[in-house]
Amino acid sequence: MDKPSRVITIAGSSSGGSAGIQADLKTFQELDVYGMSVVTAIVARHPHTNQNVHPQTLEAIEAQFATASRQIGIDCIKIGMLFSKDVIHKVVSLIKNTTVSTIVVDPVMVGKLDSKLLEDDAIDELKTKLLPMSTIITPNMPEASFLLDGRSIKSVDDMIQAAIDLHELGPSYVLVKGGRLDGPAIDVLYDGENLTTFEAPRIQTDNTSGAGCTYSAAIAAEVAKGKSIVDAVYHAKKFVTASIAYGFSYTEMVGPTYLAALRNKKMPYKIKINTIF
Ligand code: PXL
Repeated sequence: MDKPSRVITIAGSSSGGSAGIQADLKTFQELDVYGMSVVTAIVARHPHTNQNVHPQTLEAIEAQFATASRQIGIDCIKIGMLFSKDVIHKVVSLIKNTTVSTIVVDPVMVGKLDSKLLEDDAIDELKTKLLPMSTIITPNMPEASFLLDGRSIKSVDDMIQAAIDLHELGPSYVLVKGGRLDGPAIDVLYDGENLTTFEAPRIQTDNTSGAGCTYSAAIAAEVAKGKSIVDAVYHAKKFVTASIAYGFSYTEMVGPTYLAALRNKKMPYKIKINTIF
């Protein structure tokens, strides 16, 4: 049997199952890669507060990574919620000591319910230490704005300029996601030379919890399977769009995306790719 590629997520646990480690591992399984995890914090989702964030110790983070790295091996790393400056510092040193070259970073800052997933004094460490060693970073519009000192990002043109400026921080690729645009969901990918957009129709739904985690996890899975970054983003966008289209909720709270949509051949939309330059 061909053995599946190995992907590890370094992220927070989201007890409701829709985001964080849980979304990542489910996405890995859907996309046929072997999933592993380092839990950086345990989040019991609670609106408008970080009182239910339980950070894990640096020792626990290091031990989880060492186990996966030594006993299984790693082809690709996905990074989500890191929460503090100290955790970022630890994760950067762990990555520096591996030979893994593909690092997908979702610069998670704020959860769907406004829960704080990154401390204010950690942004600088993220920008100066982690982003420069990333293969691809996947900020949404508010995260791109935070990383660019609060600059307003409202349009596709703003996103293009943001991608160009974020590339200066050192990642090989920047994907700015337009989930909050009015109109189609257009994401902008820049590699220092070429700028490509990926467009999906706007889907009217509140049930998008975990969509960002799922998107970056899907990019990591596709890259681990050997796709180029452009192909990986295209397939991941298809995966997350289908998942959003069939999102659902069990309660009056915002619900999860439906990760099994593509497997069940539910994908009513085409993703359009355009080369801008
Ligand atoms: O969707 C962002 C996110 C990422 N990681 C964890 C989360 C959330 C949102 O709630 O809980 C652990």
